[in-house]
Amino acid sequence: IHDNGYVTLPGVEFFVNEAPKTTQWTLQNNTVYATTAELDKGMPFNGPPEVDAGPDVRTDKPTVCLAGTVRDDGRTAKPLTVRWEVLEGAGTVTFRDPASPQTEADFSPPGDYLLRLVADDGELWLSDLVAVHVLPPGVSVAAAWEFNKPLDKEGWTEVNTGTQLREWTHPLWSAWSAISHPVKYVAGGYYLVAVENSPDAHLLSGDNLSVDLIGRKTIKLRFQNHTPATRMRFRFTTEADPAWQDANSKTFDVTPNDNGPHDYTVDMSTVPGWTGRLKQLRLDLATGAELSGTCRLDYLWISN
Ligand SMILES: [Ca+2]
Ligand SMILES: [Ca+2]
Repeated sequence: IHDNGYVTLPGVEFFVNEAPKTTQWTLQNNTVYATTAELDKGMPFNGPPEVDAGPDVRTDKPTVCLAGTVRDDGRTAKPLTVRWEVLEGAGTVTFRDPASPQTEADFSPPGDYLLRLVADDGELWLSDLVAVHVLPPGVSVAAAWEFNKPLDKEGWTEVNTGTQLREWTHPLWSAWSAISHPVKYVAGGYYLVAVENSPDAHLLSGDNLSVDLIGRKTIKLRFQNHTPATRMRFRFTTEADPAWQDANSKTFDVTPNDNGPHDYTVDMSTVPGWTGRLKQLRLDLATGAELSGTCRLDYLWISN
């Protein structure tokens, strides 16, 4: 690597040798920059546009104001171009101005839509996703968890999943040994959890949610159940009734070994304790029998 001729990809600031036994290199005649700001001044490379597609939208109106933002360093001769794309959707999306990060768009029919905002400076492009949920008229959401930011569990945790860290030791080459970590993270718009031989695997929300349950009788969730379970269960505590009790629960049917996500609407109005202010919510993936498999939770919300 000489004359600073090696350029890392945008966003990658360090170059690490992950294979020291099989790779080596030398450094010659490179200028050392103490900070990334000095490097940027000394070697002004074009950076990709910064794109933010705006917060996720839940509304019962068919017309939505999309609030994206785009910025670029302007280091290419070509103009910055912006476009909206529909990745998934229940129907048609009509953008008033598909080349503007801030625009109104019409969604028909109601349902879940996943949009992508792309910004391209002529050399590099980046994109960001936004979920738009157009609800039936009159439906409003009191609390929602979308799991659309990578690694952000939005206060939820997985409990008693039964999974373990596994290590494979190569008999000759220690560098070829591997460690397998249990799956329990948010990526690609989903909260993914692996379960292994656990009778009590569950997802637990943050505590002290303080969600007003008056008139909010529905839990809606969209997820893929890739386990043999045919039933799952919500349990909850409220501010008036903060201890976990069997009565404060609702079991619902799920599709076992599902190859894709399904929508579930759970009617909580049949549970007398579902009133006042919600303190904590848990989703029992396993309900007493040992369970193995994976679950991919797309979103979960509480509505009227
Ligand atoms: Ca640029
Ligand atoms: Ca999601």
